[in-house]
Amino acid sequence: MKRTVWLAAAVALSPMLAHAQEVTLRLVSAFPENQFYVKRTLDWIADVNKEGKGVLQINFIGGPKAIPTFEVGKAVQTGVVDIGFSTGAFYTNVMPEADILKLSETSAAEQRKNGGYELINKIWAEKANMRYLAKVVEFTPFHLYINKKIDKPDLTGMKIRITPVYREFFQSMNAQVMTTAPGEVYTALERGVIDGYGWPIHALFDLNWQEKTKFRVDPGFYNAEVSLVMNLDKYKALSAKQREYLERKALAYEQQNDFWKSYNQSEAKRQAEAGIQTITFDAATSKDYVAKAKEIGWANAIKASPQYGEQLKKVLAK
Ligand code: 173
Repeated sequence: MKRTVWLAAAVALSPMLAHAQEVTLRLVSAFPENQFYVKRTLDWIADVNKEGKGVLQINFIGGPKAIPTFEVGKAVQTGVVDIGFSTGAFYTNVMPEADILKLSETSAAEQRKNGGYELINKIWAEKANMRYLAKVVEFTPFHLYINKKIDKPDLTGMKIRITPVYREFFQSMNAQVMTTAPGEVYTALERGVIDGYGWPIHALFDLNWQEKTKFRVDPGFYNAEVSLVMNLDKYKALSAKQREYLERKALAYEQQNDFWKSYNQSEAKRQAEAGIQTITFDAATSKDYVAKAKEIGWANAIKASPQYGEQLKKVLAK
């Protein structure tokens, strides 16, 4: 009799036990769903889910229609979602440090060795209640794209779409700036509300901006950072096995970053083929342009984070 009761209890509980072994994490993208970034992440999720049966699954909730671009960081911080696919510039409303990673000259792989990854995680935990799982876009400069020709780095009279990435640098060239999410740039270009925008060397075509873009200013500056960030409470609540699995898969994604080197070359070529002309300054001006971007970037980083700016510089700058 007793044994039957035990058996019945075990049978009744077993689905719950199985459930306890598998966790499903909700992921949202701050980038529009039609961006190639998101396709790559969906491929990664499919792989995570295929191999993670009984351990860990990821459920893609959607892009900015589900949670607006600049709200994704808050949603991860507060646990509204478990994982955010975003870039630091989109969650400076959580902490100013988020935007400092654009100044990385060391690679994600180097930062895993030089203490950078630990420092990032210390800051992200303390100030944003986040675990920084992996950087999945790097080796990618940002550029200024404009529809009016310039012959020197002077944007007087131009209205330029920005995110925090570009703000101080473009303002230093006298631009009038306007912050928008990527999803709003096409319409702003179409309506002539902006004369240009800051954006990486790649991913114009994902959003059809080549249709409304005349010039790319070379050289590029900074280093685009896109990453997977996770709510820290949720991260801590994972079992050792689940955490190990998620970290292994996130690292494997990060280790694909060399991909961007060749992709960026093909994107530059594609821009030329689409009729986007390059504006290049003379060698001395180009050198100053890049140096000024860096100088302004770090000055602002240290001002925004007296606590961590300098420490980050040690592991990010070369
Ligand atoms: O321009 C942007 O929207 C931006 O800040 C960014 C950052 C990283 C990758 C792509 C865009």
